[in-house]
Amino acid sequence: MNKVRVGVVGCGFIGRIHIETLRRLGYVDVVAVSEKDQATAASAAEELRVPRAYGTYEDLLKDRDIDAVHVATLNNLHYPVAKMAMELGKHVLCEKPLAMEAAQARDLLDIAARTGVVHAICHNMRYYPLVKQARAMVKAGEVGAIRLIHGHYLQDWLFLETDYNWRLVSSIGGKSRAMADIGTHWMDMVQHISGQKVASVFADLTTFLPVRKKPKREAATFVVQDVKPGDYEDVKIDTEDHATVMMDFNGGAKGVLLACQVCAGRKNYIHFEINGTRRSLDWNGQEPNSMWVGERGSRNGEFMKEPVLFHPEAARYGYVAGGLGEGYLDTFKSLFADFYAWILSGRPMDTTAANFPTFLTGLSELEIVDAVLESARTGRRCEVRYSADQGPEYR
Ligand code: SOE
Repeated sequence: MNKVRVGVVGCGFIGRIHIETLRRLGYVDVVAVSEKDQATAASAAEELRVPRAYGTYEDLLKDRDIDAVHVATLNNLHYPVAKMAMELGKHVLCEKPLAMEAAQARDLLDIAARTGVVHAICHNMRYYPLVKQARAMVKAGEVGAIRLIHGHYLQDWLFLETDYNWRLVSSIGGKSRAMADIGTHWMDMVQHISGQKVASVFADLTTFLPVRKKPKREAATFVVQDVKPGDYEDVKIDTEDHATVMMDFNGGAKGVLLACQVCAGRKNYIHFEINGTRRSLDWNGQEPNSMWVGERGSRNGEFMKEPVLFHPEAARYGYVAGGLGEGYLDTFKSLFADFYAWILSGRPMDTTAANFPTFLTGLSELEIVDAVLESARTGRRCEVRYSADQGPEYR
């Protein structure tokens, strides 16, 4: 197989990013899309120049020409789509969170093991070149033993009471929102950098807007609607806008995350600072091509995204020279490239060796979310109960 034929289920905000990114690879053909009905699928296929359009995901999955499937649907469809795709022998790259709850994710991991398909979860934030360099610096001992890992993922697209989206509804998006939707990105990224796993959490969650104004016409992600009185109804919100999570890591580091979707002016502000026994690193996704390096015995420095100065294992994730910016969309290309390289290699799937986030990563993230929800509910610190052994180092 020298070209992989792919079907994309869901053509909303993120589905379109997947399609555009897949086309940058050159060895993948996007041959089909599916949407909630035939008309929506047909108009997306026409607009995106995709040969085949299906009005149900089941019909797309039955298409024998398709080798791999991208699940870019609402969260409550991740499990049924991924399950059916794997049972039909198709490789799966699923958007995060992997499922609505850990039990579903565990089931998907079991099916993946049984069917032998290649599987991945779309935690793209770990693929920023400087994030890969930070990981390589930690591995090389340049940061020393890690004492603190702290940071944020802040947004404002749900700031107003008239801002509405399917993620607000627990029956569609899952029991957790701020933590599951954006907190898991941060958790995956810092565990990937440090190699350490979150061992226990102490969490506080808040719903700052317990009632929102749901517009009669659903808005796409990040789309602001001009809502007039009468165009909406008041609905109770059962998911959190904010999460503060203190955590202990299995390698001895201490950490704290602030995730919030109602912070005016913060668009997609993902940020970490790591303080080690030798130096500190500080980076954020809104200025992704620069990283601050904190020194005690000398002047602090700025590490620009310059692949020729990177550790070899990080350099391959920088496509262009320093000063030429790389961003959010490029992170998808790097993740997809690792996923399809594995598929094209013909190697049997191995979650302990894969150089991309797999369903095992997705399961672990949901188990952290479960511990966060339990801690917030009980007011106590909670151990994360990992059900699948991924070894001491985070995968
Ligand atoms: C909305 O919060 C969202 O689209 C997340 O679901 C994505 O994972 C993140 O990359 C951007 O924001």
